Amino acid sequence: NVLLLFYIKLGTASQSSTYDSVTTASKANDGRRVSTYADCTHTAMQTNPWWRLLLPGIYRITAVNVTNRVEVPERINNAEIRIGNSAENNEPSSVFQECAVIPSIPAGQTSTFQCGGMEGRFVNVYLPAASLPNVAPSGTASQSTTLSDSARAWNAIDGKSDPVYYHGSCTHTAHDQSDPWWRLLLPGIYRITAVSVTNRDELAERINNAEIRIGNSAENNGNNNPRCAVIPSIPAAQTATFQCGGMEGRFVNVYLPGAAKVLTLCEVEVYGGSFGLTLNLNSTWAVTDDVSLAQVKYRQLLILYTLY
Ligand SMILES: [Ca+2]
Repeated sequence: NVLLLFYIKLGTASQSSTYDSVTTASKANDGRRVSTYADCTHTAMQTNPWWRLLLPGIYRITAVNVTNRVEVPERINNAEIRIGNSAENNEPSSVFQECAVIPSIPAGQTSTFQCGGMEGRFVNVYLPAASLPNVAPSGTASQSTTLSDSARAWNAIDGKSDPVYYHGSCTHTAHDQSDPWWRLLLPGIYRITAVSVTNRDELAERINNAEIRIGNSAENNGNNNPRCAVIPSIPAAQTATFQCGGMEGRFVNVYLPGAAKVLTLCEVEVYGGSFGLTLNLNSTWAVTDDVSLAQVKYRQLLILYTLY
């Protein structure tokens, strides 16, 4: 995940990492509201990126307005606004109070998140890896062979993890095939953080030693792409998740090398995001100075870019 953020005037910004020499955190202090790349901050590709605003004192924060980008608006989904007084608070177990988890914001629209006067010096926008969406349903599934009409490749991305093969939501290659495979073709190049596989309730050992491969090459039906994981085993009817660390690719394969094999998958979920994710964060802060109790209102525009 990558977070980029541009803001005006209030506080001091930092971020979990910086993508390049242009997109330093200080770019967020330059007073420009331009939302193009060079005027924004930008983290490196990493897990759990965050951007943090250090306020000049402890404030009570009533609300945060977030304006979403027009393109790919779904990528804002599940970003978290966290408020607190400790800098050691970027992880989910932190002492941060959670003002909001952003469920979604329509393209180009602004949503207000009420923080109820939460107090803090730090305001974080945190994008946990787990928030990356399952992109598998947006892809096209195929497989080396298909046993029957009720065993088609799409069954692994139909949104149902029903492990009972006879319910018709699992894939199944033809019996006793050499090196069977299942392949997901995504609509673009994605960075993939994790892949979950749901195993069948019977004959669970068939999945053993299957390989998850991710990349952009169609060579050997995509089975020659770099390997995310070898599945040692998955208990019957269970789902196992394999971390892929942001591997890039259009193809996600489950490849089962060997003679006389059957590949059955009841669901495959692929967590990741495509390149070019952009998010505008337009924030209005109405705060009360804790010391003077004088009502001090600040208004600032935040333009946040995120890039998976
Ligand atoms: Ca399914």
